[in-house]
Amino acid sequence: MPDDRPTVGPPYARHAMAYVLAGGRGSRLLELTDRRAKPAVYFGGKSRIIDFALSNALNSGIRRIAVATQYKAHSLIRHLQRGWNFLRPERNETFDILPASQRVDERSWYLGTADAVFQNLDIIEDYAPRFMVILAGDHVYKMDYEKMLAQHVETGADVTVGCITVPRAEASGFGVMHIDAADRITAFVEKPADPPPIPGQPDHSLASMGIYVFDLKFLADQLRRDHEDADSTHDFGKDLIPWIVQHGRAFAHRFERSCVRSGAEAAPYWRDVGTVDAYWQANIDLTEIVPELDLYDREWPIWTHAEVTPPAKFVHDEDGRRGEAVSSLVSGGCIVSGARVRHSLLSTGTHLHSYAALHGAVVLPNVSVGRGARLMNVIVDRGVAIPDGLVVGEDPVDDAARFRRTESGICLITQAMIDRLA
Ligand code: ADQ
Ligand code: ADP
Repeated sequence: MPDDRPTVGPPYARHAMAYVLAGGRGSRLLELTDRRAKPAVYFGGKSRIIDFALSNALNSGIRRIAVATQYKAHSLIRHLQRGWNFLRPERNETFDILPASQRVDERSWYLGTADAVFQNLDIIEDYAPRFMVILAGDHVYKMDYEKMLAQHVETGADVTVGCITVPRAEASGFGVMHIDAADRITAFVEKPADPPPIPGQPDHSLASMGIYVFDLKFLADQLRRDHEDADSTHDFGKDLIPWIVQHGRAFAHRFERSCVRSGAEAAPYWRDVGTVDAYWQANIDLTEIVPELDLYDREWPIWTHAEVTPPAKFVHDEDGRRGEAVSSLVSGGCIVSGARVRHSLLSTGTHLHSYAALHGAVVLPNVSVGRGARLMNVIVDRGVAIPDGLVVGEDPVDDAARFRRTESGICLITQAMIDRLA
């Protein structure tokens, strides 16, 4: 059916709705996602992973935002309610949390990512945005979606897929595509066992970032078609995108064109912090002198719900031993008392006691570290009480028996693991 509405001009973000898919578990984060969805996992000391996609939407000028939740959504919903409730309906701004609520068919949760949009089509069509920006809630990056929207309008695409070059060895976890000279997608295969390389670059593949721009009208037609298709798994990467590549006009938008960099030299930064190792590394990278991800860029702030806390405090203990942190990020409400912190990230409300030593530690909120504990290359889950004298990171066999230790030697520590030590 032809769309007879008047054409719209830039900024296109004004006519767009961001729809964030935040229902997945992210099971490779192991115990970190036992009780919370991956988008709700803490990142960078003060934020959660989903804050990046939401901040990108807001900073791009989008004022209608919806988040589809499913797996273990309580922590995520609580965060969204506390931190993201400032958009105002009276200014045509909306923020909707859309839990899988069996609205279409009383038997089903969201079956796949496309179904997570289909089930809320009535709500979306009521707002009548011209464009839909479909986002994943589980990636860390800074991107101006206005540029992607502009390309979408220029090319007259049915769908525009965000893409990034990745090493071919890692590409089997992604949707992989071929494009022509005009960036039109000529082939798309979801998570191929043997990913096709970029022509002329045998070691690299062009991967989908799992973010898509559609005209709402086209998307709605596709979702209704897909819903009727008994063979479909109702997933963007597996079903809709390959179908559109074959039957319509799908274009690739290169992340390099719209990523937000604060220094001229900074390389495009996009991370799927999907494994314990990648999560640890991305957090520890922030302790570098000039990290690749600039969280201090006031032009592109990462918004979040920030707990009101007193300032971080560093004190001598009773023996006169200095509490100090070097090459580290220390959030509000932390107290470093007679302890040494190197190359570590302390989230809100960490308390370190005398003679504790941290090196390469990613510490989530409200952790206490007892006297004399030594932690190296660890992730400590929220609220853990590390007992006095605990040593982690010096004996691989012992570490693996007590904690979740990855092959590269990172230990994930939860309270349940500590309780089992007693
Ligand atoms: P994956 O990341 O494997 O691949 P998926 O697990 O479907 O895709 O997750 C995509 C997003 O949707 C995540 O943010 C997840 O939290 C969310 N999600 C998953 N199931 C959901 C559900 N039932 N309801 C609501 N939200 C849900 C995708 C694409 C690939 C692309 C990669 C890039 O399919 O083509 O390369 O993303 O990471
Ligand atoms: P956050 O992700 O905000 O740090 P928590 O770790 O406190 O949240 O909790 C995540 C989810 O797990 C919440 O839904 C919470 O109600 C639930 N939860 C917290 N502690 C427990 C527990 N001991 N057993 C089962 N569920 C819990």
